[in-house]
Amino acid sequence: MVVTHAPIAITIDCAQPLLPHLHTLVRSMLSEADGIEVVLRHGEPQVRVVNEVVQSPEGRPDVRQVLLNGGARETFSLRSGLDQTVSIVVPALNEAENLCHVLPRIPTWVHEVILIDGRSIDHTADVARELRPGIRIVEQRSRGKGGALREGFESASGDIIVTIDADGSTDPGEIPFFVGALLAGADYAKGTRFAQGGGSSDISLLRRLGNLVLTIMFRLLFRNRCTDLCYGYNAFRASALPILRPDSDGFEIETLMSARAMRAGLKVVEVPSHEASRVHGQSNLKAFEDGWRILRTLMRESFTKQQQPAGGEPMARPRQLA
Ligand SMILES: Nc1nc2c(ncn2[C@@H]2O[C@H](COP(=O)(O)OP(=O)(O)O)[C@@H](O)[C@H]2O)c(=O)[nH]1
Ligand SMILES: [Mg+2]
Repeated sequence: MVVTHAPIAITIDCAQPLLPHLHTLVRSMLSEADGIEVVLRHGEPQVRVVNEVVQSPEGRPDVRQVLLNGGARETFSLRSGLDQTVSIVVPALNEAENLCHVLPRIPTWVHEVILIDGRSIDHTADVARELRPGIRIVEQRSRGKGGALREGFESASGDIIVTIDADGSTDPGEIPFFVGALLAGADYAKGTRFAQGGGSSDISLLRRLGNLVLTIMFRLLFRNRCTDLCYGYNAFRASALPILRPDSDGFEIETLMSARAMRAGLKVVEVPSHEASRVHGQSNLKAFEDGWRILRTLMRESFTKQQQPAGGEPMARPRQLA
């Protein structure tokens, strides 16, 4: 087994229902007594999961975890050979100049990278193929960022889907944080720029205020304590797609998916993330127009009854981690 990354840390909100799952996980790992080291230490103020991402012999991601829980510190190794595959979905509209800051930095252990080209006029697709041979390019048929993501999700074959931007603002080096949260038992890992460990050098004051208001509404309407509604860096289990039903076209897509995840009671955790400035070009988001679409989506989702996933099938629960 080869360690491909320095140890990294993520913080998981201890009030989320993820906690019981982690207890179960730790117990099941301990009962297997397979390469387990247990260290107890007191005085830790909150629950944290520290993940070390390693590469299994099959080239797939595997994690080693330290659970800091209620003053106790428990260290355990997950056995290698997790068969979770990871798809990275990248919507791109005229991002040829920015792709060199994104594609080469995506970890080599991901199963596939899918770029959805929104009929760019700047050779985005050619540059992507050059930078990342083997990348899958989907020529977008639908409209908007939402349409692009939807088409990306339809093409993705991984167990875990991570969405990142093509403009250099989302850091591919954070992908293990998101994957780690899902491997630890979450269904939906929501990036946040506004919790400890996150930040943004890209967001304008107007957008920051708009996002704050919309996030407060999201918290009230969907009863949660999320800190950042409108951020494009997220990850989720592909098995959750029938619940998330990402069927909108514009920048409201993340709001739609978050609302449906919350309403369905999926295990949603936040992952602190730092958003850098877009490297070249300008944002495609129109603050008022898209803010209005997000507001409408929030209202509509809060008044709509939860729909059964297509086919009436309940969501496949995450596979056990061992
Ligand atoms: N394929 C596709 N990608 C889009 C479209 N609109 C935006 N994107 C991509 O979505 C990501 C985020 O868009 P951006 O304009 O940076 O918005 P911001 O980050 O909210 O300011 C970038 O990678 C864009 O290239 C679209 O209509 N089609
Ligand atoms: Mg951007």
